[in-house]
Amino acid sequence: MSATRFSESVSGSIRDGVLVVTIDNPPVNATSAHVRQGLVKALGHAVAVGTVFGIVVTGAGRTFVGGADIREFGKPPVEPTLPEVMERIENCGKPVVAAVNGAALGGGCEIALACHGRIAGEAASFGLPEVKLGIVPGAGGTQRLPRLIGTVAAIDLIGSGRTVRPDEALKLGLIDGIAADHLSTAIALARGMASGPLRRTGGIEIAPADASAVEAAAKKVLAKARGQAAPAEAVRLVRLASQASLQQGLAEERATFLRLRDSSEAAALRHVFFAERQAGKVDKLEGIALRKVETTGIVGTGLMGAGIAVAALTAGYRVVGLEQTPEAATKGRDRIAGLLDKAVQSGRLADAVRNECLARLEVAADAGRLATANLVIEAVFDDLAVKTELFQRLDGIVRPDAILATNTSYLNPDEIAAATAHPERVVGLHFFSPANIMRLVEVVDCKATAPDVLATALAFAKKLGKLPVVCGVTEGFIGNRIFSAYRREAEFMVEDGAAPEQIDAALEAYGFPMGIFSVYDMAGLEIAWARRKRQAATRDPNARYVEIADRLCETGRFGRKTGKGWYDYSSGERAIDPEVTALIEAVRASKGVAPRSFTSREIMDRLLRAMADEGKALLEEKIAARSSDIDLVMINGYSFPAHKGGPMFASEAVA
Ligand code: 3H9
Repeated sequence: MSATRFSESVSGSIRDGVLVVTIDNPPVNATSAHVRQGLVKALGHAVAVGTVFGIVVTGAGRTFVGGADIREFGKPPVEPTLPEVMERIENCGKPVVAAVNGAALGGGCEIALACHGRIAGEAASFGLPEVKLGIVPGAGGTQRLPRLIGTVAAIDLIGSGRTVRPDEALKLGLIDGIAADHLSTAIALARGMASGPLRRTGGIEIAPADASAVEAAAKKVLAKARGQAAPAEAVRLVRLASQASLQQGLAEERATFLRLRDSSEAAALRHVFFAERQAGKVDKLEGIALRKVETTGIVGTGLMGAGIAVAALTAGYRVVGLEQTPEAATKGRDRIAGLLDKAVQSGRLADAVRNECLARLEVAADAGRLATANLVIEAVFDDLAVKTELFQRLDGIVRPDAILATNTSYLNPDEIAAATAHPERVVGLHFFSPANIMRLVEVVDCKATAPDVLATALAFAKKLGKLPVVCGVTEGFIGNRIFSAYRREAEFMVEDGAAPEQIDAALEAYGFPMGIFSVYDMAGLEIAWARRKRQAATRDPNARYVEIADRLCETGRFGRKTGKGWYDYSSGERAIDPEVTALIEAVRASKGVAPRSFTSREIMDRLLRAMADEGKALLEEKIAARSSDIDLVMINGYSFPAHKGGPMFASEAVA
């Protein structure tokens, strides 16, 4: 069976009278120009050769087709365009079947939709994640998907950008079958179709949908859009599919795609996409051998420790939790089991997997149980004496090659490491709460951390499905240092005349889910107050200091939990409190500040500048390796809107 080459990335061979066309364009078989050209040639060849009954399209390697080549966006278009390829597939005189071996995303999913049949392998997945890149599908996805699965399901899939596994795809009607040998099944399907009329997706009449269900699906998408244009456009286009002809729908989709592709929102989200793929890459670690991690020890099974335990269990690790007493160990185990139950209830975890996780979990009050652990993460009270004493004790218990990780937020991990016999095996793993949900982990490269320890910690975080960002030692690491600068600037503006609610409104209009003062109230004001009191003696007396938060705490206003903080919550809703306004005015008066007015624009400019300046300092101090890492920390740990690209990207875009 000899292969015919249609382009540098597309080849074909005949099996059972069917031309099997393979796209081989590593790393993800994106639809680069030579893929599009190769596909068109392959179709032409199959039509021209009389002995060919049909065509099967598949991908080489782990991916079917990962979508359009994002790196081509912004470059001059090269013929044929992807919509033209889809048109050729759909209108081909011979049956075309997709044998979906792996991820079929974006343009890849659109190829499958344009085919006359779709067979998924067990590793396949389907999705139109374009809204996550600030765009809409641009090769027929918004018009063909509703024809196959209906308007409501299409709004959900395209509006959220989520990916579905083969079983859900089959239930939805997106595919025709699932098969372990997807290629042979697809070939058989193509042969079977050769004698009958072809089912062209574009020709299918969209099933009438219940208007209230359409409305509800659209509302759900828009509620999460927070100022982004793409989700609303995606919903509009899916709705249009049942109101206009295929040609009109495709033309409108294409125009919208091109307009959004050139928007600042799409540029920001592309920056985030590539930043995520860069994060955690460290030149000096290239090719280094990793330490083996099978068993993870977790000291402290409170909220943070339990969250980390769930992340490690669901990633397949054996977990040994350590508590101080047998009663606390039982409680810790219950807490972890409770989080696993919640994951099952919300559909994030299969019931059987929860049981497997529990079988790999042990929570004990005997530190000796950590002897088998390859990596021990401490998640105990953030106190230097407590942590150094613990690490010294662990030194005498764990294996000689075990890694010790601290989850401290504010302490200096170099000091914790220095207290141990082997500081080279100490690393920071700063998780964010709730640790089983939040993606960000700051991996702290301490003064003495050995390269293979850092590399193993990074690989461990990735295995947990986290987004690891490497960071040097500094108070608060990347995130909390920038957050402090941002908080300081917000408080300066309040003292100078802005109202807290005005600052929150500016942040929320920008895309933050909640303004900074509302976040304070949610988290509670007392922990930061205690820290400020501890630091009072060493604070630079010449540095500007705003006491408003201290005054609030002195009157027992600790945020939502006490019903009052920067706002009043006694009605159940966040409300402006005249008492707070009076307190702010009194502080201003005591300092002789004549309040001035601020525009939302000025507020955002100042907050962004404060974050970006602190970010620049972190880069100069070599605490952060790249400015895109800082953007990821703020997006994934502090709710900075991804569609603005992060504070470093946003401030460069403004400059
Ligand atoms: C689209 O399709 C628009 C159409 O509707 C209309 C067009 C007209 N392009 O993630 P990984 C690179 S929009 C270029 O670590 P994995 C990535 O940067 C697109 N490059 O692999 C990395 O490079 P490096 C809609 C891409 O195995 C390398 O591939 N599609 C693209 O963990 C490996 O990536 C999407 O949004 C791309 N499309 O996951 C899907 N994708 O090695 C985006 C990846 O230099 N992609 N790269 O750092 C993904 O979700 C994942 O990459 C995938 C593989 C699941 C495919």
